[in-house]
Amino acid sequence: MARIVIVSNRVPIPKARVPAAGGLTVALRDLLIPGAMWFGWSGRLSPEPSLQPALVEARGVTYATVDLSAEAHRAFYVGFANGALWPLLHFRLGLMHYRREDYLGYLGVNRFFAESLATVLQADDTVWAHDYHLLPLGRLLRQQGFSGPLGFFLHVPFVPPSMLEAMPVARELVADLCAYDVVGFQTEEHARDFRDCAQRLLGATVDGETVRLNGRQLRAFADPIGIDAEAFAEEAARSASDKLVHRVAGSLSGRALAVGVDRMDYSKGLPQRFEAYGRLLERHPDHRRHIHFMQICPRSREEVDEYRKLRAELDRLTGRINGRFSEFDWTPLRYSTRPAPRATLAGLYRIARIGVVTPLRDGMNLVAKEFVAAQPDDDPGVLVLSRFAGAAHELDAALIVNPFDPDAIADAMHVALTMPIEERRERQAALKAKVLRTTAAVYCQRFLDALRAPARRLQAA
Ligand code: ADQ
Repeated sequence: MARIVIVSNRVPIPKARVPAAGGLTVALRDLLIPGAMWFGWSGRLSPEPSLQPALVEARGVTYATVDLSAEAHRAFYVGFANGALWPLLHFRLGLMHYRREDYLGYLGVNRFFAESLATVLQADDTVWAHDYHLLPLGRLLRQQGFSGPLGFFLHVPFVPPSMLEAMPVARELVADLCAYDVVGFQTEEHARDFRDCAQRLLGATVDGETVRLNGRQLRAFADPIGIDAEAFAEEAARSASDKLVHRVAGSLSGRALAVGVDRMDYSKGLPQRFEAYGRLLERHPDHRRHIHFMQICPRSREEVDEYRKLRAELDRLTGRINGRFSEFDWTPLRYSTRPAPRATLAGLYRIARIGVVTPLRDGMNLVAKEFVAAQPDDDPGVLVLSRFAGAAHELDAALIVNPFDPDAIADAMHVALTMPIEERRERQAALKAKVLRTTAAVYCQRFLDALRAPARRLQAA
């Protein structure tokens, strides 16, 4: 069978000691099969990066990485990918900072990736590129003469035409996506928005999931990402013996634990969530002293101004809530910015009474699925989930909330804290069935099947 070459911005260095916090890294770990190659940035900056990737073999997988110059990385990653594309694709036009030189830097790094990848590609490889950092990679790889199957998966949301048009290079970006054979999205809503953009901005013809443009066609479809739910459930059950989980459980003194786990990102709705918790304590004083909220949010992208501002705001809100409600023997909100080992996270989810997942907009949100997988069937916790997370399309047996409404989140937390056990079990059974069905393996297979379907490849329309 043809070799699979995965391409993503970051490549996890095998055996790295620090646990990976990014959803993409965590999800792709399940997708690697022996014989595969994973290509991307090494995470290192060097003044004159070599076009020839460094190759490392681990468990049958070849990791091929290139360095980037500091200037290229700034324009590509800090400037365009995270300063313009990320806010745009998360419906935050007010935070989108477009600068033409950043876009040119973004194109430059994609071209460098394509040229470098071309030096190690074989003619019958299947290439699967991931996420918003690499929208133009497919087109640029074709320019390098690669003619094998080319797929792309967008881990973050896509936006409707009226919003995408605010991006000065919207047409170029949609045309770039149209150069792939298969483009996958987390939900049907995002896939439809993309097809609408291709139609409205480029005049493409859309027929179901097929987009026809300039004599070729591609498939744009929904392929929701998942986790290895069984393995995660086992890990959660085992982790009762994890020292930290044990210590946390002991420190609760019988109080309910509400848990939030997110990269520190403005798309995750953290200030609104903190605000909601404050309202819960204010409006339902009977919950005071009977609940602990633990928010774990490792810092990310601190090179970008908005992320530094968010951190300061969360520090302030934590101080306000704890200052207002703390008692000598009770601190209502615990807040940590450290990454945690997966086993610890699994164990914390398992002992939690409520999982609070309230992003303002999220492609999928794997924490929601992990929380469900980790729950004990006999005495499960309750998931409070934003309607704007892709996961809400599947996990509709959760308590679905509007994340912009702190009172609604507070109400849902109150419902969760007082929910009878029969209802908790019923909801959990429905949720667990879903996460066991849409796993990482299913996601991967669906995408590869689409990519390898001969009828999809470079046909004349
Ligand atoms: P992210 O925005 O990073 O991913 P998410 O899907 O929630 O968001 O994934 C986060 C992952 O990191 C989870 O597996 C979680 O367990 C882990 N994690 C979070 N905090 C951690 C901590 N403190 N320590 C260790 N691990 C931690 C992007 C998109 C999402 C999409 C994923 C996958 O934004 O919408 O679901 O890609 O496609």
